[in-house]
Amino acid sequence: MHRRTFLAGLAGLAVAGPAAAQMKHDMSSMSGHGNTMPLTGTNPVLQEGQPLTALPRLTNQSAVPGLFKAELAAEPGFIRFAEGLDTPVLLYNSTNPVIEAREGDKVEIRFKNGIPGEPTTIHWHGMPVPADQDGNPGDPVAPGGERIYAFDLPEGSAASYWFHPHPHGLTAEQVYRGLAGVFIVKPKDDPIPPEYGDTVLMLTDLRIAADGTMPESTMADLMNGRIGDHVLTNGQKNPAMAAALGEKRRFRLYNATNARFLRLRFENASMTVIGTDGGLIEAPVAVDELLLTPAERIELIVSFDKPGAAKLTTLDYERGWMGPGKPDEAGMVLLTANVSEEAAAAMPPLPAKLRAIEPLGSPVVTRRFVLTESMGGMDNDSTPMQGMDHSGMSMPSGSMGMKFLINGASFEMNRIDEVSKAGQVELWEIVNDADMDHPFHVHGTQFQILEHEKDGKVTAPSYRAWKDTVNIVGGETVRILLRQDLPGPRMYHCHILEHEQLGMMGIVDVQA
Ligand SMILES: [Cu+2]
Repeated sequence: MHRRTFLAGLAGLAVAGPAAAQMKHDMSSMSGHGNTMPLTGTNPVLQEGQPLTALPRLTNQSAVPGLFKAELAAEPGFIRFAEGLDTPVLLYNSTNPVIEAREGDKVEIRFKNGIPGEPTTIHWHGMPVPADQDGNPGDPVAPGGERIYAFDLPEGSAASYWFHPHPHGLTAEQVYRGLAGVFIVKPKDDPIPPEYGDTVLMLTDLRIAADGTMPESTMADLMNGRIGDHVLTNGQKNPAMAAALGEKRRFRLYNATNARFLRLRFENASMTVIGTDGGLIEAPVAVDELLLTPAERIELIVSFDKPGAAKLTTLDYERGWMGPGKPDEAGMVLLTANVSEEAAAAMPPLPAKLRAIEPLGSPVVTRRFVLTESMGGMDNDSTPMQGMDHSGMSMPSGSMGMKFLINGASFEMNRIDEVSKAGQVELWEIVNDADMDHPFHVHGTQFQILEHEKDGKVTAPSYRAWKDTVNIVGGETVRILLRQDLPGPRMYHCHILEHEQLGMMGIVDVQA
């Protein structure tokens, strides 16, 4: 079933920038597939400055207190990003609704896979759900098939989670084609003043061709992860919002892109971090900028203390780009707040203490994960075209020998890489022995970062936080403490989805 979703006035400036144009040119010649990539100037124009849209909410069909019950279907559809062009996409319930539930709730989602010819799953990213409910690649829902995902949201689990597909070999494509949604678990008692609101900013990355379609991935995409032409906020390019002078607003930022490293600052406004992947931190931390790597989330209080335009803007970031065509990362505006001259009504202050996070304690096991890249050769006998097309994405043979490895091994569905024990605190040492940054994600739990080590210099994080994804800079070692409370097989992987697909993933079997 094809449904149409017209997001009002989604358009923007066509310019992908000289670097992006160069990338397309280079990649076209590299791939030998020269004519399908649009040239700058023919790219669709996305309109900027439309009012920021709030993402729709998934309706709870249950009248029983403490039960969140709903249906989700993954289906093809269309979005009108640019005037006159309908882009074929994949969506949950036509709109990718936000799921909002509460600590203590039971959740029951009946899921239908309406994607023709492709298996899929729903992975509940960051959430403490049982392994057999977590949409592992080993538990696909066949095309046309259905299943129920059921889990409980324990006390203390309030956080900004999300959900996305995780089928073997198809995750990267299903996500860039549109499948991703926000899952907010609200606490019983929220220390953040309700006057600040609660605004989701879901950041995605769109590559759109002159005819409105999403071009297939190139060699550069497989190497570096797929970068789009437009970073969108709630599906809009640089949307606008109004704010009163002195107003404080709560934002939840989601990096739901396949591979964008978003180093962000808020020009003309001040940012205070109040939460990370796994919920609130202990006390607010003022920051000038922040790095949000693929799959990470951050909760912020933004104070609009100057009149005029306050802009959420990207800064340059060196994440270790391979090959030609490094995209221009700096200067993208993701949101513009128009701050009035008139002062806002007085707002309650942000509490100095948000909650307590107990340290995880001493580890009883240490594991080491070494991330490496093997680029193979561009001149081997794989068929280059295979790497470009959709079926080729799932097969290492179609990626011209490029592999992304953990401890020298490429992911295998039927191989258990580590055996662990539920309830046991472990130290994971993740060593990035590669040139690129790799955001490392562990399913089923939240961890605490102990320290970063690079060039012999060890630094501890300045505040304790719950995380499910941590960026490992090229050449860096990051040590984390984690405990899995629920038994079953869990994935750990790079969240540049193309890297996950090309092997940078493993399975830890957590035993009861
Ligand atoms: Cu990676």
